[in-house]
Amino acid sequence: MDSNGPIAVLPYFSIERKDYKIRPISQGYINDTYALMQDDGPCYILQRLNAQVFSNIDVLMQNIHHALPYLNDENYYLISLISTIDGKPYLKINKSDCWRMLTMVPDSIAFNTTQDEGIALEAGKIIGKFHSLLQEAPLDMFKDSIPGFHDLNLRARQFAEATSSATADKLKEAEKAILFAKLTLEELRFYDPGNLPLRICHNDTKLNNILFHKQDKRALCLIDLDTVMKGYFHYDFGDAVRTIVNNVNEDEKNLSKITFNKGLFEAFVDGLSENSDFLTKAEIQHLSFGVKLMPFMHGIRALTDYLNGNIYYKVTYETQNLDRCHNLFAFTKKAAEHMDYMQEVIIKKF
Ligand code: GN1
Ligand code: MG
Repeated sequence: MDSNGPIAVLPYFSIERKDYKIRPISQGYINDTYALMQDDGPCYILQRLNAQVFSNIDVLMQNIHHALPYLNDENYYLISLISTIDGKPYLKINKSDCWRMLTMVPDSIAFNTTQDEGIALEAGKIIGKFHSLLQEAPLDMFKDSIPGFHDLNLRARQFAEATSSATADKLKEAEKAILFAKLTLEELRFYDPGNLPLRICHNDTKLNNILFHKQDKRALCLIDLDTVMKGYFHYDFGDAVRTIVNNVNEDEKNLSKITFNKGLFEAFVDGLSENSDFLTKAEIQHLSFGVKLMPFMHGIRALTDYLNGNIYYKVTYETQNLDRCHNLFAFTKKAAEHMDYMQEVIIKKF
């Protein structure tokens, strides 16, 4: 049975009974997100979790539950989970119909892209803060909500399966992207992270998952904790950089608009260096690799989904995943051209 949407689930959460208005938030490729509004503005976030993508929602919610107490700091805005009326962390109507509610961060704003070095600096600071707070959390408390999420070898296998079962039309349409994916996999997939430490990462640190204060533009916190689990720091570094230094977002079809803005990169690294005591030398060495790896990983995942007939990401038109793939691969090339530059900046700043 289906809950029939956000209004129907409200009575199951421990919130004041009021006449809330519900506004859908269309961002995100996975969950369905709604803002709950009262007269003086939004007050809660309500989300229907995508049970196909997250096959173990208990694990996902446990990870968030474990992470939150560590994110309690005067320089970090702590979001809370609103439990259900029977004290559960989320509402499970059935296996494929699960909902959770979170507090809204007042006076906050998110950006898909930025031209403002102040924002890039703040983004670096808050990502550093997030990691320095979570380094106190025992790693073993966290389980993989999506096993192999950033494992390029797994993504390569899924891509190979998709190419072997895709229609001839799709293979033709995606020919160029497939070629680039194969070539780049040769270069990246046997990369060995060596003895890099595993950390509790956010694993989706794109710019619009950071909230800023509306007025003074201070970074407040990270949102979308669905993929908080073990990972390497260069994942979070790469995802942040790919969305900060690029003046257009990953849905942009005009690839000539894609940028690698050096001022924004340097500001981001400056911000991060303010909260980076936890980073080891080896991790610092790997940061720039993350900037090539992450857009490529997202690109190959989008390509795989296009070939599979759009079964993972929410799309609004048939070739959206392929367009995202072209965009993400174009940025991967930009990142590759800037490897020496990034390495120089990183060595200077850390
Ligand atoms: C998905 O739904 P959203 O935007 O939070 C994806 C991320 C990608 C992102 C954009 C669980 O996240 O890995 O960075 O799209 N999340 C999952 O490419 O697959
Ligand atoms: Mg996400």
